[in-house]
Formats: sequence, C-alpha cells, structure tokens
Amino acid sequence: MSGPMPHKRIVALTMPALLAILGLTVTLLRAPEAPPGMRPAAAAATMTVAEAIATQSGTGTVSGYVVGEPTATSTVRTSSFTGDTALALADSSTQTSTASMLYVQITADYRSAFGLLTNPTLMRTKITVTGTLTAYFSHAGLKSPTSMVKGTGTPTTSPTTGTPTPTSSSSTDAYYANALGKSGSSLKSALHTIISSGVTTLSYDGVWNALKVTDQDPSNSSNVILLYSGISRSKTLNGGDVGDWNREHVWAKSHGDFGTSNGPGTDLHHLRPEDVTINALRDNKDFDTGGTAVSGATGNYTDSDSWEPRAAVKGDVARMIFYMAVRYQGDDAFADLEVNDAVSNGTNPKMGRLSKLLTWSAADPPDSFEKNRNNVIYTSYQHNRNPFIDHPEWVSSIFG
Ligand SMILES: [Ca+2]
Ligand SMILES: [Ca+2]
Repeated sequence: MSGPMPHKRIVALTMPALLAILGLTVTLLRAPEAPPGMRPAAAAATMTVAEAIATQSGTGTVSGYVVGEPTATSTVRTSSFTGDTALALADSSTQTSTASMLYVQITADYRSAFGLLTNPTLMRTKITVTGTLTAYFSHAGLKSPTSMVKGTGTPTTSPTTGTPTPTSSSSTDAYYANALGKSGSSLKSALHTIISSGVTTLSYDGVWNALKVTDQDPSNSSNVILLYSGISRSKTLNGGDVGDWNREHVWAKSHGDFGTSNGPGTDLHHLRPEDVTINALRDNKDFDTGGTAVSGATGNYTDSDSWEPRAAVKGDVARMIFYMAVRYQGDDAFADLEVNDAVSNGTNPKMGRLSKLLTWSAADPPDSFEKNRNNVIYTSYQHNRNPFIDHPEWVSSIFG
C-alpha cells in the first residue's frame, strides 16, 4: 500500500480544494440575485414573513397570513378592529407572537379591500404584498405597498411553494365563515351551528373501521396508535380481550349518559383506540393532574377521581373535550355537555377539570397527527370539524 502514496496524497489534497473553488464560484454567481431589492419585478421571488423580518431593507414581495391589526409595537388586535390602516402578517395563520409578525402599512388605495375594520373576514387568509421592507410601529414592517393581492399572488413562483396544505386554517375559512371574527358566547353559538350541520353520524359498529383510518400509525399502515399509551398496535387486534384495543370515549359516556347510539357515543372526534386494560383503568374519571404512574401507559397518572394523560396528547384530550361541549347543546336527543372545573362529575353531563384542560391545550398545540384525523373525519366520515384543532385560539375565547 506504499507504492503510489505520493501521487494519491496530491489527489487527496487537490479534490477538496477544487470543490471549495467550485463552491465559491457558485456562490459568487448567485450572489447578485440575493438582495430582493435588486430582483427584476417580474421575476421577484416571494418571501416568507420570516425572511421579510430578517431582511428589512429594499423592496420585497411577501406572502403570509393576515393575523391581526397592529395598534402598537407589541399589540395586535385579532377582533374588534379599530381601523383599515395596518395589518399583521405571519407564516402561520395561528401565530400569536408579535415577534413572528410583519406589520404592513395599508395606504389609501388598498384600505377598502385590505383594511380589517372593513374586511374582518380577511383574518387568517393568505395575501401577498409588495413594498418597502422597513420598520412600522417600531417593529419589523412593510410600508408604502405597490401591490396587495389576495392569495399567493405571483403564479410565476415555484409551484412547490403554491401547494395547498389541507391542514392550514385558510382552507377552512369557508367552513367557518359565520364564526370568523366572533368571540365568546357568540363564537360558541356560531360554531355549534356550523359543526352540527350536515353531520353524518356513525353506528357504534362503524366506529371500529373508522378508527383504523383516523388513528392509523403514520409509520405502519397495519397499525393504529393508542391514545394514552402511545403504543402502535395491529388494527386487527380490535376487541375486548386483554391485549386488544377498543373504543375509548375520551368524554366518558356516563357523563351525560349518552350511551353508544348514533350521536355523542359514536362521535369520532372524541373516540380513540386504547388498550382494553388502560381503558378500564381510565374508567369514567375526569381529567386532572396527579396520582400514581399508570403501568403500561408511560407518562399517564391516575388516582381515585382523575386521569392525567401523557404530555404528547394532553392538548388533544383538551380539544376533544372542548369540541364535545360546543357540539352538544341539548337541542337534540342528548344532554347539553359542558366543561367545569371539578372532578368526580359522575353521571352529570359535565367534564373537568377546566383549568387543567386550558393549560394542556396551550402547552400541546395541534400536531400533524391530530390535524390529519380532523381532516379525515371531515372528508370521509362525519363531515364536521373540531374547531379547536383548526383554530386553537378559540379555546381561550370561549372557555378561558
Ligand atoms: Ca398533541
Ligand atoms: Ca354544550
């Protein structure tokens, strides 16, 4: 192995150097395109809000979701708008941190179409704005717009950035049209009507096959994920024996005594696969923190009157309970289900503990699994949605 060593060493030293020179050449060739202000207008690439916040010089075209009306450096109103002269954009339609927002000045020409006082339904929709990237309200901003359009705007941008995301809130704006901009009890009332309209109810037997789809393990299509334990288990092990999974009513069906006839007892939005033994341990307990660790379901705790789910599904559980309270209002064959701050609710149509559910909902925001099952239930089964997965901010508006 010592014969051609000198020659090999030369090659070994030269290749990285050559690659470095090539890399530098590519960088130099690309550099003139980088500053957004120097791009020809027709070919301008659309920036994200995060990119616009990081740039703050020259002109730029930015696409983002309308998330409110800035009225001061750290204040963005999300309802009860005061004017048409400013809006806040974010990369997420549910963004609440002003640090992740771009404040956009709305000059006279655009106020009738983009001012939030006049157009509150613009909230959480996507718009595309071109203007000067500079501070506004002493905050990252865009001023003196030369173009404001609804949607992603430039069809010449890369098609990958225009792919519709079925879980984004903007795609559900039509569904929630009568609720957008409302708060408190009027929001709850509007949502009740929306999520109770055009609903297909399942039979309790039909729930088995539905759960095999809604709760399918993303990594193994033969399995479902069990809610509390997080275990991935074969879809075929549905049943009532030890080692099987069965249909857990997250809103315990004795709380309101709704049984398993078509209705709350078969509503997929709060039914989840769970291990038979764990399901029996949870029983009809309210939700609260504390107790002893549950064997076979890591991260869960229980005592005589409550159940604490693992951290990864705390928010899921809370949003299921909040859905049930809004969906069932006593105007059908079933009880008016409501959330309270108690445990040991027994057969009353109540579920607690509200203060913990609020904390859990905030600490564990909707993830892709939860959003996907909401979409599947809407598209393939019940044709209604859980509003608190699409709009987590509505939790505090109604229950906070
Ligand atoms: Ca979660
Ligand atoms: Ca209710």
